[in-house]
Amino acid sequence: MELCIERIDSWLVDIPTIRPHKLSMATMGCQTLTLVRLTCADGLVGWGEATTIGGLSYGPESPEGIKSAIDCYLAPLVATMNAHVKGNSFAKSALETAFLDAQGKRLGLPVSTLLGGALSDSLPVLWTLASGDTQKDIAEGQTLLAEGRHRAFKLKIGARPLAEDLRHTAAIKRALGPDVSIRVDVNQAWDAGTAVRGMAALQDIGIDLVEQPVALWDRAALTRLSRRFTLPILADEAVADAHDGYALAAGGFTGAYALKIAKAGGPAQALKLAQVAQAAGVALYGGTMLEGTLGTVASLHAWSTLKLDWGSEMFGPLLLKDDVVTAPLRFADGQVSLPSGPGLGIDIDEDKLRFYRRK
Ligand code: MUC
Ligand code: MG
Repeated sequence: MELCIERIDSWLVDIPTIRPHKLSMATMGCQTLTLVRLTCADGLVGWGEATTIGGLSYGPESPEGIKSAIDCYLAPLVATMNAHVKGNSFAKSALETAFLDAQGKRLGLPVSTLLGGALSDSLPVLWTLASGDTQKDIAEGQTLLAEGRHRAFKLKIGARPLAEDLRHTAAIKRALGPDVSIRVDVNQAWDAGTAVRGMAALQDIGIDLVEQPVALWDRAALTRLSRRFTLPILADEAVADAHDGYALAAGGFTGAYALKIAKAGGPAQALKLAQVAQAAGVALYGGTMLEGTLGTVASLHAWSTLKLDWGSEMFGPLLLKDDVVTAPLRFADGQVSLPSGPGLGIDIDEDKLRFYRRK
């Protein structure tokens, strides 16, 4: 069934975070979502979101650049954008999501069904401890464990000297106990030598997974590390789409890939990377760009069609003080529930969108 698209609108939406979120390259106090609404001739609408982290400090597209790419270049070409526009995977992801939402609503089917079919209606979800303070992170982790909201945690390291990061990581691992899975994300902060020392120490501390220890361009170092240590590596920034996944696996990388709809250019594109990983024997993880509910749900529909060896981190909405949807997602027992209903299965709160949109 064809969609007759009449117009595409986009907004920048600024929402404060519940606490500072410290990564190796930026500290977030606010998250900017780029939201897209695609309107069909008969009034049916589809929504999409593109979100990055820390302006231009995480990836090559800024929120303002994403909006401008959508308004000026992608909207007029939406049906053929992947053939006619280079790069701009974040902007493309918002449009692919809006297209899937509209098509699902038109057919009366959830996006997960359009993408192959959900294997389950909830997914494991960890939480990232990244206040920048060891004692605060321990208290936050203990509270979330006691509430049962999460059973696994990721720590953001790499901004401080290695010895300090190791003390921080060991203290949290000790305090939360041997049964709680702790992973770390270095966000490219180490050179190859630091990474060898860091991996050896993290292995001794009992960390389960090390994410993107070296620069995204250094595939050789990432591959060497993956073959040298039994502590597995999760490739994040180094693997955006199916082509990256193929090149990394063909070069001998072993470990796991963090799938993100924004890196790949949309939920369907991210699943192409998943297929390459499955063919190469690389494990899968459902990754986030710390999106709001819209982008998180779009990812959940895609991830629900997969067996995720390392679970997911689709907690973005919990980091935000508010959101622009009518009903929040349900997070409980270490899981997040996949909304049912046609399309993405969520509704936008127009009042909140008016309130939070950048004027
Ligand atoms: C990243 O690099 O993984 C995901 C979770 C989080 O806290 O930051 C993001 C980005
Ligand atoms: Mg990462």
